[in-house]
Amino acid sequence: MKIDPRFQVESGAEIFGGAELLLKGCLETPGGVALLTGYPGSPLAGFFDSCHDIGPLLNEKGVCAKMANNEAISIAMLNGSQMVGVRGIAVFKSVGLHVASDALALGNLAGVPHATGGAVVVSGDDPWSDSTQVPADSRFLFEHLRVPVMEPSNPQELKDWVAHAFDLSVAAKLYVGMMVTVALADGGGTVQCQANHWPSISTNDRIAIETATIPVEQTVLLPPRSWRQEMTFDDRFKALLARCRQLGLSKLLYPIDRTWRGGRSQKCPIGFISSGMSHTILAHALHEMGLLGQFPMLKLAFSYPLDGGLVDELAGMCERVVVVEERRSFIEKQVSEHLLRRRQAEPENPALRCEVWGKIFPGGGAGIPDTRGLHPSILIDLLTRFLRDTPNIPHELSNGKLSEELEVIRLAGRLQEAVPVRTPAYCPGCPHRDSSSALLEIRKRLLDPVYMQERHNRKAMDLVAHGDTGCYTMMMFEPNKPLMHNYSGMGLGGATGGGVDPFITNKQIVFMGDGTFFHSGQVAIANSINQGQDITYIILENKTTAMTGHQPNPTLQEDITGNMVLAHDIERIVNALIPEAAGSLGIKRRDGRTLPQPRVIRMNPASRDEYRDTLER
Ligand SMILES: Cc1ncc(C[n+]2csc(CCOP(=O)(O)OP(=O)(O)O)c2C)c(N)n1
Ligand code: SF4
Repeated sequence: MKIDPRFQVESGAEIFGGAELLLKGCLETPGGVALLTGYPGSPLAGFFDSCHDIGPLLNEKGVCAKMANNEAISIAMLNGSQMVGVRGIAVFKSVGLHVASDALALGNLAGVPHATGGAVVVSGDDPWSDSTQVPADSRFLFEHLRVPVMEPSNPQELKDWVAHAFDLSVAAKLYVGMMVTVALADGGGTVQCQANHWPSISTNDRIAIETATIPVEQTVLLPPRSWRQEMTFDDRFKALLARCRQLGLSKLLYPIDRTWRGGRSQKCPIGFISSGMSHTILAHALHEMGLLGQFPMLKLAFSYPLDGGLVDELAGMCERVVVVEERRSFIEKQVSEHLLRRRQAEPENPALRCEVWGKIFPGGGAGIPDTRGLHPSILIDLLTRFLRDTPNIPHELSNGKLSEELEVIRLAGRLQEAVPVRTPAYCPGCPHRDSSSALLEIRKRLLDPVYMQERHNRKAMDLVAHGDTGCYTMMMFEPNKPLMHNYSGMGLGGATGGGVDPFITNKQIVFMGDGTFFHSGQVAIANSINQGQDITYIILENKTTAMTGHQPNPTLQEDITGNMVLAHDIERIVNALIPEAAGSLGIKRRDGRTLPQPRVIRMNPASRDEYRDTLER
C-alpha cells in the first residue's frame, strides 16, 4: 500500500487537514508516540483515516495505532501505556469525552510516572452544534476531571503543540487535554514540518515489566490513596504553568510599555484575553476593524488552569479587559475570581484595578454569546458597540473604519439568497434504506385495526422506535421520521427502551449499527434479555463505521493499519447472551404474559418480503 508521502516530509512547508496535523504532530514528537488510540467522531474522525493512510509506516516503526471499541476503552489503554513509560494519545469527539470520563479521572489522578511517558487526550468540539448531538464545550468536563486544557489556535500550533503537550504531561505528571474546535479540525492549512521520531519501546521492541517496581500506592487508587493523591494536584498544576512559561506558549501580545499611545493615558482603555480559535477569530475581527496591535491581547495556551501571573500583567496595563471565548464563561470566571482574590489581598494596588467584561457588557447589555460559536462578524458587531461605550478611546479608533465594517455586515445580512433545502438522506443502494422502508410498512400495518384483526387476531398497535448512532440516525428525517422517537446517545437506544418497557403495551424496536453494537450497544441487549423486555433489536451489520467515514469495526479481519485481527461474529455474541431455554422458564411479566424465548435471526434486508414478514411476526 502506498504511504501518504506528506507524513514523511521532515522540513519545509506542507499542507494538512486538521486531524492530519494531529497525527503529524505525534510523528514529530521527540522520543516518538507509541500508542495512537481513541474512537472516531466528527470533527476528528479523520485521525484514524490518516493512521490507515500511513499504516505500513506505523507498523514498520512499531507504533501501535488501535481504534478502541469505545472512548472509555481508549483512555484505559492510555492508562495502561503509562505503566511502561511510552507516550500515548487518545483522540475522540466531545461526547466521547463524556464516555471516557471515568477512566480519565483515575488515569489523570494517578498521573504520569515515567519521564519517557506522557498522556494526551484530544477532544474534537463542535461549538455550533452543527454535527454533534449536544452542543460541546469540553473545557468544563476536562476541568471537572482536573485535566489541563490546551487550545491551539492555528494549524501550526495544532501540530507543534502535540509535542509540547507530551512535554508538559511529563513535567506536570498530568494527562494533558487538548480541545480542537470544528473550524481548526475541519480546516487545517500549510505548516512547517520537522523530523519524525519513532519510539524506542514499541511493538517491535517490547520490554518486561517488573511488577515489584509498580508504584501501586499511586496506580491503585481507592480511598485513602485517592484523596492523598488529590493533594498532589496543586503542585502538579504549578509545574504545568511553570513549564508552559518556559516554553513560551501563552503570549502577551502588543503589550504597552509605560503608557498607551505615546502618553495618551497611563493605562490602555481595553485589553483582551482569549485562547484557541477564539483568539484567531478575535485577531481577525480586530484586523478587519483596523485595530489589531492597538490593544494588548493575552493569548492563553491553557484555558485551564489559568496563568494568573499573566492576567496580573495584562490587568496592570488595562482599564478594562474583555474575555473573548466561545460558549459559556469559562476563562472569564477564572479571571474574575483571580482578580477578586488579588484585589482582596492588595486593595491599594492600582495595577489590579481593572474591569472584567465578556458575557455581559457594561450597562448590562448582552456580550459575547454563550450559545453556539463565534465568527469575526459577530465580534466586529459586538466590539464596535463596546469600543464606543468605552471611555478614553480616541475618535480615530472608534469611528471611520468601524462604521464601514458595520455597514458591510449590515449589507451582507440583507442578502436573501434562497438556498434549496436538502434533507440528508441515505446513499443510493444503502441497506439502511431497505430496513427503514420495511419498518415503515410494518408500522403502517400494525396501526391498521382491520389488518391486525385479520392477520394477528389482536388490536392495532403503535410501534415505538428508539434511535441510536450511525447513518441510520438519519431516520430522524422524512420519510422515516416515525421510526425514531427519541435519542439517548451512542449505544443507548436499547436502554431507553428498557426504561419505558415496564410501563407500556406497545411493541418496541431499536435500530443499532454494528459499530454501535461494539461501542456499547451490546450491553443494552444483555440488559433487555436479562430483564425480559419486549424489544426487537435490529442490528444493522454493514461491516463498517460508516457515518464517520468508513473506519473498520470489530466485524472485520483487518484493523485500521491493515493488521490481521480476530473478527467478531455478532450473531454468536447475541446468542451467547440468551440463557438456554429462557422462554421455557415460564417467567411472567407484570402484564401476565410469559417471557418469550429471545431469538436471533440473520436476514438480508434486500430480501424485502421475507425481512418484513419475519420482523412483523
Ligand atoms: C459517544 C460517541 N462516540 C462517537 C460518535 C461518532 N459517531 C457518530 S455515528 C458513528 C458511527 C456508528 O457506526 P455504526 O453503528 O456501525 O453505524 P453506521 O454509520 O455504519 O450505519 C460514530 C462513531 C458519537 N456520536 N458518539
Ligand atoms: S455511508 Fe451510510 S448512508 Fe451511505 S451506504 Fe453506507 S451506511 Fe448507507
